[in-house]
Amino acid sequence: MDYKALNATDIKYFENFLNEHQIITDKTSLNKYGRDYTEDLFFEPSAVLIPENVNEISQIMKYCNEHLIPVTPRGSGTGLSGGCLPVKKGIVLSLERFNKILSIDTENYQAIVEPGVINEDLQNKVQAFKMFYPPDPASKGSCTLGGNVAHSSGGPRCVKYGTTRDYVLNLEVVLPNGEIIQTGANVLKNSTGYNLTQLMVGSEGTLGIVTKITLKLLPYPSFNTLLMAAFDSALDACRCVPAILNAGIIPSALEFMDKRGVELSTNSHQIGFDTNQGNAYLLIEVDAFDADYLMPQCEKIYEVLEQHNVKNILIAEDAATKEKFWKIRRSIGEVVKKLSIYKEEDTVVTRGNLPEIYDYINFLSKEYGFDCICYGHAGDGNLHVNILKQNMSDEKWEQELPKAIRLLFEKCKALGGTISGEHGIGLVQKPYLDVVFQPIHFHLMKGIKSIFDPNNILNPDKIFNN
Ligand code: 2HG
Ligand code: ZN
Repeated sequence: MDYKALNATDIKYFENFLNEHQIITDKTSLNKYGRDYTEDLFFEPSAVLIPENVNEISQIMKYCNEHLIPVTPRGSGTGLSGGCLPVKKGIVLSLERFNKILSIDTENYQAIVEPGVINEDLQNKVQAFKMFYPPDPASKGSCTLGGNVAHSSGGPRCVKYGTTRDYVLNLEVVLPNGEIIQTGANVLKNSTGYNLTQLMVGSEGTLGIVTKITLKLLPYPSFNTLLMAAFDSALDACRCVPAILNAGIIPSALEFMDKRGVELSTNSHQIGFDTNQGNAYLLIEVDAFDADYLMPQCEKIYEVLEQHNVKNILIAEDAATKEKFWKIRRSIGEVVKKLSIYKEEDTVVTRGNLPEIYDYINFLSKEYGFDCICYGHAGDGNLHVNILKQNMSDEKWEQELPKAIRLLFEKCKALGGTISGEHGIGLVQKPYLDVVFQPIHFHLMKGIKSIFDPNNILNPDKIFNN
């Protein structure tokens, strides 16, 4: 595709309906819009446009579609697969001013929000009405709901409550040609034609720009207890995961952390926690609407932990200890990334295969001589593997390591899994998509892309090369 480079005439056109604060072209300001949380990647856009309403987005898309100018939508840039990087230059269309919670419906348990609303802001707002929006990415304090929809983002509470996808009822979307559509209806059940709402969820900003999101809410489970279980063997910790579910307990969180991750996180934030309790940890939360239902769940979990050689179990019942344990888990990603250039793999297998994938990660680490830190949503079988470059040679980092990553993904597939549980494919996982998809899959997905975006101007070359 021969895209047109942005020029002064284009900027003049946008100045007809956008004010000076909504058009960014100076290099210093452009810088942040060329990065996200993926490795050390940078792609400078030609300009950033910051629309304030859906009609402005529609006008931008109509013009860019006619003039073959690539447009990359962006929430808050916390993505981990390069999904919002303007790899074909052009325009970054920032949704930062679409930051309003438009309605909270306490009768129908729904919220209508704009895509730039921060995940945790919605969680806190609805909790005041004793309602619950469960999907809680580690970056919930900074990621936007639009970005969560783009990736069907997950987080610790998905093991019990499901991912973003399970809460999206309807979307307002601007298509690449500028048309504005509603994809569904604000109802809990919908079997009316192909599910365009669910097709948009996880499409990583390649099919349309989401401008309104209708979300399902739940009643808020007011009581919870948090356990931190320490193990000598990481495999014992992994083996506990299916056993807890088989004991009839669905924890509201079931997270795995290896020792290095816990050490890094506690040291970096000076958190008082004895990291010599074990080589691996499970962070397990149980919740309930009635406090009396917490201890029976914990007792069953203790039994399972003891059957799997747990070394120590810490119980957090007070808010401060809960906050401390969650800070240890939720900070690992950001702390690890400060340590070294890294590649983050978002492996996902059936949870019974966690021991095997964990074992294989360690085999590859020794075979290819790389250092990695593992943590993640064990309850979902979703293990994040942060591979650290440290003093690895560029040649090895660029030539050898991809071979190890491909083997890791082939193992995931062999274990009934796939190559991304929640971070998406974006730019950096594209080279590995053929591990899990055959030509027919690419044919179908590219067919869908060509229907929505025949000129291929919206977030081009993400997920697969167009
Ligand atoms: C998490 O579960 C996030 O911690 C990953 O999905 C965050 O690795 C990160 O930066
Ligand atoms: Zn995660």
